Amino acid sequence: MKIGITCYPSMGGSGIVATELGLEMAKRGHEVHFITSNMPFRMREPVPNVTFHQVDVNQYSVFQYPPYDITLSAKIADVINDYDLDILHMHYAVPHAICGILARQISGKDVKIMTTLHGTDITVLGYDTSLQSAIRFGIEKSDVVTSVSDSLKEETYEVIEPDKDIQTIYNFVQEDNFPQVYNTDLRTRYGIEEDEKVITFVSNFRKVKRVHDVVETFYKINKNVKSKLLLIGDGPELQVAREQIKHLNIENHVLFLGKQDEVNIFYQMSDLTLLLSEKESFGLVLLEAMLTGVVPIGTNAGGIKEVIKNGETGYTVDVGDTDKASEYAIELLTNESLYKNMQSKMIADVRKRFSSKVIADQYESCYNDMLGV
Ligand code: GMT
Repeated sequence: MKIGITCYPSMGGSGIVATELGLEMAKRGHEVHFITSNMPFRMREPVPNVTFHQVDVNQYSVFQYPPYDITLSAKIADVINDYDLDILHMHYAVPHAICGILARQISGKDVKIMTTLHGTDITVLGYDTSLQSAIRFGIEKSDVVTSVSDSLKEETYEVIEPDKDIQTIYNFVQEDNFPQVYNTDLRTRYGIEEDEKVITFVSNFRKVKRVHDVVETFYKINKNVKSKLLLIGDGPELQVAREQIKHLNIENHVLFLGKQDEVNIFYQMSDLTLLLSEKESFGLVLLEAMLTGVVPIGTNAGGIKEVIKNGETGYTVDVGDTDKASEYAIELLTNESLYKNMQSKMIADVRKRFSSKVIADQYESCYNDMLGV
């Protein structure tokens, strides 16, 4: 098969999943074309069967906004024609699914379109009434639509009401990139003492991530358990967190690590990971941490409760319940047998349910169905 993929290539779960899936398809012998504004960041080296087509969006002084969507559609149409693509896999209903549909029309070819919903297109943009009809159009005109969790699928039906079958295909990452390792040398290099526990928060620090709840939860943990908080990533709420941390006088217990390409090494230093978002269609950072052996505490929001089996493979709490989150955390960090027990169940569970092979098989069989193979 010849597959064109469009995603947001910068940091973020959707770009990671799109890239890993493309690489997996290339490994299986399919011809893969990434059509994106930048090289997807997890594409570390040249890979056979993979071509990258860069979309260059020019700014023209006469237009108020650069024409990203149109430029992308025209580029996709060129790639469809130049390489005779069979399938477009578009990540996000807006704008990418719509760009795919437009590209198909521009190219005049009967390329099949799969759209994967990742979250923000539905859980944030979906509530913007000025975009709802466009999102519905993107979904209904795609040949196959997938969602990264049941929760996102249900919300899509509620908010967008598309006349379309949506199939859940969970996210995955390449397991080999997240080996189960506890790296004591690295902990020492980062100034972490032997008897200190490490709590990690990896995020793009948007409002939906409720960073203040993460800091508050850590503050409550830190009063009871000697610990450090690693903040990885950057975004609008980071400065707010900085001020809160200063106000709580816990600056000496927090490491601000900024954007990092290799998050896996920070999980290897960690004992616990927090994801206390108010909206989260899946929470790919949870999966990455869990594969490494780090037990998570998340909220009951969106797909988090599909990733964490509450009480079995981590804990989930109601959004904003930092008391409960810190109680669970303290229990886990002070009860080794509880931790180990949960950790082994967790690793077995995520390796099975989110196995790269199983998930890539599901996508490949959808591709085959679309082509009638
Ligand atoms: O979490 C973000 O803000 C980034 C966004 C993205 O584009 O990667 O993440 C969304 O897609 C990921 C991959 O499917 C999911 O794991 C995240 O849960 C989802 N984010 C939200 O729903 C807020």
